[in-house]
Amino acid sequence: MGRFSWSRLVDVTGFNKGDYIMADNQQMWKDLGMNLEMHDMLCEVLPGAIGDVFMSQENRPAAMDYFDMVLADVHGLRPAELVEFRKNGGKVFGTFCAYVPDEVIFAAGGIATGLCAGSQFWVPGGERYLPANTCPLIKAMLGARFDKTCPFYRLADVYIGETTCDGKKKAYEILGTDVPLHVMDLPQMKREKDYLKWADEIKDLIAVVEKTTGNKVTEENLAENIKKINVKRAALERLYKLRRNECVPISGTDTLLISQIAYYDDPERFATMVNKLCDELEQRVADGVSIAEGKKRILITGTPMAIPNWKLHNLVETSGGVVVCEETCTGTRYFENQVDESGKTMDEMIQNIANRYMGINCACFTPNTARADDVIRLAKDSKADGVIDVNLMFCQTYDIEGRSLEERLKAEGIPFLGLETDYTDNDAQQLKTRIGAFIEMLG
Ligand code: BJ8
Repeated sequence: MGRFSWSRLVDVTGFNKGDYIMADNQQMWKDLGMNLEMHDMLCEVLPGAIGDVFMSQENRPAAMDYFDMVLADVHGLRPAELVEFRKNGGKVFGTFCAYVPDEVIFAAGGIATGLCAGSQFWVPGGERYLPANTCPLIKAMLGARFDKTCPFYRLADVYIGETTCDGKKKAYEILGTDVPLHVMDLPQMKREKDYLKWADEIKDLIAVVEKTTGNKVTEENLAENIKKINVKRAALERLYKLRRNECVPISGTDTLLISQIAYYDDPERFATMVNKLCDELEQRVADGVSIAEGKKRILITGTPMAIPNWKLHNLVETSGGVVVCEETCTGTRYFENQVDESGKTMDEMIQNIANRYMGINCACFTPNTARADDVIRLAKDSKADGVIDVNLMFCQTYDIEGRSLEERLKAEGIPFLGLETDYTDNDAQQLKTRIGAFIEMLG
């Protein structure tokens, strides 16, 4: 077993353990109107999952302590900060997609927090509102809200949706009956007019955050927050580049956790902690320390893996593989490409933000051939032995794109495995067998 220890955390992270860990989460959850009985059931399974998935890994970097702490108290630590923020008049915005620009929310003095839901626990609750043949991520979103078992869903003053896949669009209509919700109309093509259109949508978002927070987005605070979020992206980029080394200094499972936490942690603290981890990983690389001697290097692409969905990474990394890159929204799509910081006027800055986000290659766009370009580039850069394309069940856009992706990778001589799964463990054994056979085939 690994060496996670609460007592070391305060020194390592600067978090005041007394303030947060010992805080009366139960009271906070009650004040947030949560269903405590049901929430207790969710809390019961988390320590076991952390032990099985994370603590069972050998030779983890010491600086994972911070991320372990955030995870272990995932419904206490950050929510307590957000509760405090709201007590002082602050507004929290819940987001669901990598296209939503955090910059403008922070510029207005708000806080953006991810709301994507990655647990089967929330799926039955979502099925009360949605057809069973809907993507589990969407069902879990509704279950988390309506079952009242996630503090982030209770905390967010306004939800920011987006017109990506059909399932999400229709789910936002249902969520919007229960909570203030603003939907951004994301173009689905990448012509010049679509870039202008996204800038226009960002202007509408600015109006919403200004109205909600009562604060103006100015040239000054927008420029400052463009830089702040760029720093966070740069930290993640640094982390991902370190995984390209022959000596793999960190597991894919640990990196996935970090990418998931990126969506809701304080951006500045998060960047600091990722850079601290990277310092340690650089030393590991210099010392020739690898957590993956003799393992096959795998790039994972496909649908996002919202917290606490660690299923595929865990299966790959307990079957002779190591995940060295994720071309997903809980991976490179989240942080690749910075917002150009040279904009001076409000219009220039907004267009620069729009340009950066329109550079994300999600399967809800047509055509989306640039995603395959990204996968090929990243597979080469990370020296991947093979690519696994993971599709969440009933996600049509990624499912359909899997075929052309496979053809492109085959043409490049990159081994490919396509998998479809959901949030349950029903198929774990079958997936393990297929992943094991794929890894064996890699030689
Ligand atoms: S930018 S991937 S976060 S839309 S919800 S599309 S899995 S059927 S999440 Fe996404 Fe933004 Fe694109 Fe990224 Fe499929 Fe499910 Fe829809 Fe999904």
